[in-house]
Parts: sequence; C-alpha cells; structure tokens
Amino acid sequence: MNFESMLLGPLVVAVATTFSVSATAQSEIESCLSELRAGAPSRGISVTDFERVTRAVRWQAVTIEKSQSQPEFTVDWPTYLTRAVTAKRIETGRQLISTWRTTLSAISAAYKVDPAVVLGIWGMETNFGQSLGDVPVLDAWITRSCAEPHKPLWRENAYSAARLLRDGIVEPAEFKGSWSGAFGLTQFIPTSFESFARDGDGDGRIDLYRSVPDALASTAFHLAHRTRWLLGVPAAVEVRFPPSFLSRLPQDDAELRGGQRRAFSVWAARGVTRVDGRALAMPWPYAQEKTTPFFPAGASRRAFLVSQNFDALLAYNRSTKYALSVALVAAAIDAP
Ligand SMILES: [Ca+2]
Repeated sequence: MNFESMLLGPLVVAVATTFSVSATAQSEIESCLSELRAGAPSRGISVTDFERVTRAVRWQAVTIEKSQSQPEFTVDWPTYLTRAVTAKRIETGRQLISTWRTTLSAISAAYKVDPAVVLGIWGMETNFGQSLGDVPVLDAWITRSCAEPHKPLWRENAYSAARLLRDGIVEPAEFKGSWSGAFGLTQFIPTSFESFARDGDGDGRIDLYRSVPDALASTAFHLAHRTRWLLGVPAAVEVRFPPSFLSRLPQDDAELRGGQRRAFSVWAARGVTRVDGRALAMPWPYAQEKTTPFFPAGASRRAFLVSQNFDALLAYNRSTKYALSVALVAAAIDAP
C-alpha cells in the first residue's frame, strides 16, 4: 500500500545525491529517533523496548528515492494498465481462486467481500507472493517519519512497527517489505495490521508472509471495515456515455472523477451502456447503488462508472490507477 505522494523536504533531496550526505542522513535519523523515543511511552512502548527494537535502524535511501518515482505518479494511464492488467496475472488469479476456493468461500461468507477482488489485490500488490520486498519495515517508516515529520501517519506506523516487533508478532530478520513500509502477501502497513489483520487459518497467530488464508482474510476484513464493501457490485464498469453528456465535459486529457452520483439504473435510463453496447443492467438491489463517472485520461478516452467499492480500494491504496487495475483484474478473473 502506497499512500500519499511525498512532499520533498530539503534533506530528502540532498540525500539522494551524494554519499557524504548519506552519512548526514544516518546522523539525522539518530536525532529524530531520540524524538520518537520521547513519544514512545504515550504509544504504549517503554523507552527500553523502543531502544531495543530500534537499535539497528538504518536510513533507507531507497525509500526516499522510490517515493519520487512511483509508477502511480510517473507512468501514464495506458502504460500503467498494460503493465498491471496482464493475461498472466488474470490467468494466475483464475488458477488461485480455484486452489483457494474453500478458504475464499469462508472469507466471503464472513466478510461479504468478493473473492476475485481479494485475488486482484494479492496479484497487484506482490504478484501473488512473488515480490514481497526486502526493505526493513521499521526502518522504512522511521526514514519516512524523519524525512517528513509533519506526517502523523508515518510516525504512527513507526510506532506500530515497533509494537509488532516488541510483541514478537513479526520476527526482526523477516520483517521486510516494500520501500514504502508495506509487508506480507497483500502488503499491509503496520497500523492496518493492528486494526484489520485476521487469523484466517485459525492457528492462533497472524502470519501475513506465509499464510495465504491469513493474508486473504485480512485483506477482505480491511475492505469490509475500513469503509464498506458491497458484495457483488463491480468497483468499476467500463461504459459508453452519450455524446451529449461528453460534450459538456472538459475536452482535455486530465483525469476526471466525481461530480454526479447517480444509480446505475438512472445512468442506463440516460443512455449509458456498457462499452460493448450491451445494456447497463445490474441485478436488484444493485441497480440503485450510486455510481460516479470516471474518465482516467479525459472525456474522449476510456470511460467508467465507479461504485463505492472503488472507494474501498482507494482506502487500501490511494491511487486511482491501482484501484482501477484491481477492479479490471477482478472482473477478468470473474469473467465466464
Ligand atoms: Ca494464522
């Protein structure tokens, strides 16, 4: 899960350039660690425990470098979708939905979340466990906290990661993940782990690295409880709007989302169809769910109606490119 685009402070810019400044970054981390240490007791962590779990923390230059080149911000829409929504990812998703059918049925029954969407997230986040990342999670969050001290989410994740280590919920040697500080098969951040992680296989502990049921249950619980998931409602449907509607929109290639929120049935009555011309029919009661037009690259390109499930995906990862990719992969996994 990558969160906000990062505002780059002077320290951050300098660190990416020379080795000598890298040494400065490590001394900078020492000074900001002492500030974090002072705040630890108010987060339920004793100073002794905080010192113990942060003893080997190192500045992660990669965290700063990659924050400046996230594909969500640097790659255009068609390229991003081509890379994300691949035949291979969809095929693997279809195989895994079959492999894990019993687990997914139980998860879907418990949390009312669509199995294909959980698979789509697993595929997008780590290519179904192929790319878990090798950046120490605690170090990533402490680096982010030090680079951007005005971001409370970074700081709270540093404390959360420290608690997970203190309590032995994760092992120091394996507590690694993406440059951004997300870890496990479906890339949870530490604060999300504390709020939403679930023991899907019932063995009494939560292991998001090795237990597929734990990771999938945790992801489903996140979708259901961080916002609200509507079982069976597509997050995004590719559509065709009537020319009279399109002509009133800005005629450039900027991303357009929001504005009118109307039921699928209302859009259908106004001449909106699926992209292939078929009727925009939704089974009851979903015909009445409010949806919003979404034009990733301007009114003259691909068009979608997005539901509140799209917002649930954005709560998982605040990138519309990510959310649409998950929606498209999930729809393709589910296609007959
Ligand atoms: Ca478990």
